[in-house]
Parts: sequence; structure tokens; C-alpha cells
Amino acid sequence: MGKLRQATSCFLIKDNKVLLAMKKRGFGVGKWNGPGGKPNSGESIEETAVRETLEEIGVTIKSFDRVATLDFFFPADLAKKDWNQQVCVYLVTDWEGEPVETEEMKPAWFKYEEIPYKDMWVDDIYWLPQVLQGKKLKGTFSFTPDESLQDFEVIEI
Ligand code: 8OG
Repeated sequence: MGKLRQATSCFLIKDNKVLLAMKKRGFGVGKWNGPGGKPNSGESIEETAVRETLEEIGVTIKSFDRVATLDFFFPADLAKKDWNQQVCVYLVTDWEGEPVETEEMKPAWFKYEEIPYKDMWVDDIYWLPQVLQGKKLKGTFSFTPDESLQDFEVIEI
């Protein structure tokens, strides 16, 4: 198997709250998530994280910490093949600008105990709480054809 295509997801943190943004179009539409996406050609994964966060919620990241590397695998039929990817997750504690709604996403702050996991990717509940507790993780998730979780492993690194 070749190297997984990479993508990013950034979570802004302030006063024990996390910024989630409702995805308004594309992959993951209708779910709360951190801003993120895929690299343009020649772009590093860190550059991607910064650009996508600016494009999607209007905020310029000043510093961030890579907190999780998550590999996602879907059933190998043609329709889903393209979905396999590695998502690099960052916590962001320093940025410039106020989060704003864009064509792509609508941001909102959530207390940790009020994170709407039922309106997020099904796997998020297995890693986001630990990441918010300060843990660094590596995870592998596989999905069934109807996009529920088939199997997963999350380890602290
Ligand atoms: O560029 P595009 O909008 O297609 O990128 C998809 C975004 O969704 C990208 O930020 C990575 C992120 N993402 C997945 N799968 C999962 C997942 O299972 N959980 C979370 N929280 N984000 C995911 O592609």
C-alpha cells in the first residue's frame, strides 16, 4: 500500500473551550469539525494547516502543536477508495483575528463537556477528548460501507 494522502484538522483552544466549525459543503458536510483540508502541490502539511484555517475561519495561526496522526481506511470499492487518508490534528493556542463564518464553515465555541459528538465524525469521540486532555495520539480507524466504524486502535505516543 502506498503512502496515505494527508489532510489537516486544527482545533483552536481558549478558556477550556474548543472552536468547532460546521462544514457547509464538500466532504463531511453537516458535521462539526476543526478547519482543515488537503495540501496544494508543493505545500508542507504545516503550511496546509495554516492556509486552510485562514481560508475557512479567517484566523491566522501563530503557534500550534501536532497532537494526533489518524489513519482512516474505507472499504476498497471504487467509490470510497479516494477517502483513505491520514489526518494530522493540531491544537492551536495562539492566533491572530477573530473566527468568522465563511462559505466553507460556520464556527462556534464549545465547552469541552458540550462538544456535539453526535454531529461529528463517528470516530472523533475516541480521540478528541484525549487530545483535549493533553495527550498525543496515533490512531487507525476502518469504516464499513455505510460509514460506521468497523475497527479502531488509538495509542498514546
Ligand atoms: O478538503 P476536505 O474538505 O475534503 O477535507 C476533509 C476534512 O475532514 C479535513 O479537514 C480532514 C477532515 N477529516 C476527515 N476524516 C475525519 C474524521 O474522521 N474526523 C475528523 N474530525 N476530521 C476528519 O477527512
